Amino acid sequence: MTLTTLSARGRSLDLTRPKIMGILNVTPDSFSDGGKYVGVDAALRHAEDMVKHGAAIIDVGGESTRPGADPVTTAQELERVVPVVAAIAQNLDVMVSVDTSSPEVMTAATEAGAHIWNDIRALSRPGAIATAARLEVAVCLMHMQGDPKTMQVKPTYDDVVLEVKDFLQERARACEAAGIPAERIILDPGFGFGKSVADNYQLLNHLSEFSLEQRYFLLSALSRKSMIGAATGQPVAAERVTGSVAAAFFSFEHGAHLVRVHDVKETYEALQVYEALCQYQ
Ligand code: YH5
Repeated sequence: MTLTTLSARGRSLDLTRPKIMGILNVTPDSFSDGGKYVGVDAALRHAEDMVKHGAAIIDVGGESTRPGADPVTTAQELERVVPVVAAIAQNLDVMVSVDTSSPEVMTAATEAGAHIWNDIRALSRPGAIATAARLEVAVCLMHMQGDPKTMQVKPTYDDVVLEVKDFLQERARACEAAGIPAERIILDPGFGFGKSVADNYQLLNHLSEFSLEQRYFLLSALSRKSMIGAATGQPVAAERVTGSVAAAFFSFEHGAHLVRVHDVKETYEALQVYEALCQYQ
């Protein structure tokens, strides 16, 4: 049985065609957008803009997870994330995901109106899985080798595709065992999180396999990442838009239900071309 609809906390999203998750950084140091969106009003305006241009989900993140970044405190994360989630949930017709590893932050964000828990640590913190099950949120489980502080020092794998697959399988089973249904689980190979350029492109080549025989939804998050810059020779993240859109198109064609991107308008145009392709068989 293949999945069609992602439903969580009273909202649902048809994923028979791919959808776009727009990134909303609420870190003061967010590198990709220059940290412009830290105030609630500015964050809401940016979210509104992304929805207008085709985003079906807004992903709010208050922890900087770029390679080498320092950890954030729970208090800081709560302060950054919760008011922005509340503003979006009250004003926009969109699903809201929260990029956090903290059960405390997710609990507060869910009370403020969030629907999806996007965790780069795949619900590994104590109590995380039980909290997700109790809140009845959808979850995105991502693979990472190591932690953000050190993950790019020397990533090593015997078989990167197999190891990522096995990890995601184990996390998805743990979630299902705790009562989170498969229809609320999204898997993500975690491009750039403890992976060399070669590892990342091998994973992309095998993207469709990470839905584990279509048993779970699949998210691809490549936007502006260094693997794009490695191919295009573009060291500046904000100048990686075209390469990122190309990678998003590949993802649509290879089984991604969701793409997590900075550049919603540009990616949505690629999605419209993909939809036209699907329409005229
Ligand atoms: C992800 O892959 N990534 S935050 C480095 C960049 C550009 C972007 C140097 N949250 C993921 O977006 N959630 C982040 O260029 C995520 N999957 C999921 N599910 C890092 C990020 C980025 C890092």
